[in-house]
Amino acid sequence: MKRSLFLVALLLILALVLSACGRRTTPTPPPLSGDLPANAMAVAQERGLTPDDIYAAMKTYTPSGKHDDYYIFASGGHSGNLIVIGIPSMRILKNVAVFTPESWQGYGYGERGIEEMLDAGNVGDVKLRMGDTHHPALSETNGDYDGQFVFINDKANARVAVIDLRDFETKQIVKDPNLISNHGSTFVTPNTEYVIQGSQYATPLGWEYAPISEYEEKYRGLITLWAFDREKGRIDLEQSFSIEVPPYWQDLCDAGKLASDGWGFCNSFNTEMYTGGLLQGNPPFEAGVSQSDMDYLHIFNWKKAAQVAAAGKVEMINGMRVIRMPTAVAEGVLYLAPEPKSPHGADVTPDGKYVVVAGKLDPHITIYAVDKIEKAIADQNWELDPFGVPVLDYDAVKHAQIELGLGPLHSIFDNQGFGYTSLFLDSAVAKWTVGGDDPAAWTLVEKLPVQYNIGHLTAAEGDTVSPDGQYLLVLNKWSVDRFLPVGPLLPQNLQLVDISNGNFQVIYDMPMGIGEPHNAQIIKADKINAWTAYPQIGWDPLTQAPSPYATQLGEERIERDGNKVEVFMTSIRSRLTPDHIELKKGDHVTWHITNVETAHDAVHGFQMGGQNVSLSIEPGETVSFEFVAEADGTYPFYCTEFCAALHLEMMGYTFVEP
Ligand code: CUK
Ligand code: CUA
Repeated sequence: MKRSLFLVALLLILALVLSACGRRTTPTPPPLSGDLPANAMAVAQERGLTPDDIYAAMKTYTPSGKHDDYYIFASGGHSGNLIVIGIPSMRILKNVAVFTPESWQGYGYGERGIEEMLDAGNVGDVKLRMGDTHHPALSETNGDYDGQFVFINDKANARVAVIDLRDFETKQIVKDPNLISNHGSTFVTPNTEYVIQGSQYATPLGWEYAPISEYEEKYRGLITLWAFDREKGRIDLEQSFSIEVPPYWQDLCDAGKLASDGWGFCNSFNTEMYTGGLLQGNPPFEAGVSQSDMDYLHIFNWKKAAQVAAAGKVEMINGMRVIRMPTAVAEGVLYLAPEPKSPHGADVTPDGKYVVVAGKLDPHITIYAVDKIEKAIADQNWELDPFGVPVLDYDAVKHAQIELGLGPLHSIFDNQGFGYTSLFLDSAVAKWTVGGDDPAAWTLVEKLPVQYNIGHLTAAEGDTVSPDGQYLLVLNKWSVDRFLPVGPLLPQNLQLVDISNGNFQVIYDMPMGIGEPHNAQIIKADKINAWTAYPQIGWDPLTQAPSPYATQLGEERIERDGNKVEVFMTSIRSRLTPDHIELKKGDHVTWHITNVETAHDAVHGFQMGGQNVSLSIEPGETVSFEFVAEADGTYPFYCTEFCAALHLEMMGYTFVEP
């Protein structure tokens, strides 16, 4: 008997070993050679595919179960969220809730902590529950993405959010107390010391009232440096500060790196300080802000600014340290340089030696050399603007110009020494050489038509010190006739471009029907180490620490103290314990739920009719919500994730006795 048991065990082990070996040694099919298989050829013919189409399909088709090589983090525009996509498949992986409530993730529907986080941006009594995300910025170490955090701005309300890439969830929202809109945000310094935020439409600081006639005197812009505490994973408000800048409508910013480490750059497009007034017979803003041939690139030294702020040479305005303009000038923190006509993007080359500025109304990009900027500063080769800020001599700092086409907006880089610039009016991407010291070596190589009206473009790690090349993503504003009609509101069209091995070809069209992505960043997938479950049962993702309300199996209970009721619940397939919650009308209820599972993907949700509550409770997570039982009645609650065969049974009742 013993012996036969032993034999069975031996056979089992043998079978396990064999099957494991089998998995490891599955023969890879021989590489395809010659023509396509007959059935594939038939499909290609039937669908009228060209060789380019077949190439594109082969580059992007991702077999079932196979992971992508890169993550895209794309802003969701005025959906207020952040969208995560895979490359090359272009499959949407997640829509991360940031400034806007999202009920699948249980974001902004009752969960304690999230409501307070969203409230952090409130303006007076107005609860902000929308946003306009523009520029995601991955955290960097030595100028390279490190895969730890991503930041994103809310243009509409001058807010910045921090998202932790261990769980892809928003952890913090900060509001600039002196601005009501931002735009040149977010851009990180090379070691994520600061998250740069530039303002856009000038207002008096703190958006106080001042008639437009007092524009030059009272309206201002700000460049805010949000200090990031990497250990805590939070922006440190105490260490953050702003630099006051003229009311020139600052636009896109970028941080210097390597050769330009310590510097930051922001465009502007209303140096005219035009103030509108259509009904008074004045020209429209679009004409008024485009009168001059030149606007100003703002050049600021954030390292110096941090010293100035640390030395206390600041004014506290609405609780924020602000370096006033005269101080910024006196301390060598702020300079300007002329830049051609209504610039939009300012992008630093991977070596940090050059800043590429694209003028919306100029067919050129203008390249500034950082060493020339530093020399002009040392030589005091400048004139002063009306606010006393030095304007560096244009010819002294301009390094090169390349004529690219109509409506240049943004630029990005590959690993082969090429830059790429979006041409909004041409609906094209221009590829050009990053020339180096010789200004004549900066030249246009070729243009690729895209559909249609491209805004930003981004490339794999293309704004770091070491771009990957391989893929370029173009974010087109209009899609017009490219997809099946869906009514008058159309999706944006993201197009993936193959730039590997000298290729320059669109290989995928991806309609994005959940927002208007402005910008995106692309990171190598293996740099991100996302958790599959929270580190221990009873985890609070908002503090990234164990929750004081963690409830283990067997500890479930309901505590009552007068009209205060506290529920400690667990969720596990396929049961919510306790399942009867007996309340009296008017009770104040605090309810904690711990998902006691550790299995990958064993998520439970929670909704209860009539209470506007929606929670997502991921493996190990503890969530809390509160409500006052205002309306008597009988309210079923249930798990919202189809988690098991008996998921429908994963429910309970709340009774509110009159
Ligand atoms: S902006 Cu949208 S296309 Cu906000 Cu960066 Cu240029
Ligand atoms: Cu848990 Cu369905």
